[in-house]
Amino acid sequence: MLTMKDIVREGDPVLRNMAEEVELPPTEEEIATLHEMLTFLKNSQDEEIAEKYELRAGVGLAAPQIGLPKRMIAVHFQDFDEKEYSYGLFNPKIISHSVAKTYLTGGEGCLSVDREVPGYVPRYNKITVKATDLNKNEVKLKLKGYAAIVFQHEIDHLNGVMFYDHISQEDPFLIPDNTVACDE
Ligand code: SB7
Ligand code: NI
Repeated sequence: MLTMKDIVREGDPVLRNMAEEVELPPTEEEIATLHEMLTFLKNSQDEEIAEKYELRAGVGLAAPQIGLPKRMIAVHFQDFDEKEYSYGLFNPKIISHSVAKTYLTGGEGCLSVDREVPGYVPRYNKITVKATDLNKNEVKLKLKGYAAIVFQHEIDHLNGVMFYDHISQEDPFLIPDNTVACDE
């Protein structure tokens, strides 16, 4: 099972490189790895398991974060209206996005970053993502607000981008034009 010792931390070049497309259909090994990533997230949100294995709670995980330079992400969370998002995805791609932006009022964190980085992370408020799921089916997801934020954080990891790259140097709490707050 995956634990915190499998999570690559800041400073490792794998987090700054472009991850490779997964050749479709994915191999059984790639599917098994993605299942493990999703299980890690579920475990991290289970109070007893998280305490026992000292897991930090996470709503998403990208393959480069376990040292694997492949375009694979897992997400597991509920948004406001209790809609559940639980997916393992291969080659996720943002095929369209809104002009309007959003940001988490509490800022973002990352399992690969062992420090707090203050500031707002502007993200598109709405995105449409195309990907291949764990059942090898092509899926198209329309996401907004918190869900859109989480998917953008994970897809950024596939492109070597960290959340704090988006924080304004001059004013970390600057809110760009055309931006709505997201309270999660
Ligand atoms: C806040 C946290 C996350 C995404 C968006 C806002 C996920 C944190 C866990 N990860 O480091 C996943 O890459
Ligand atoms: Ni992260």
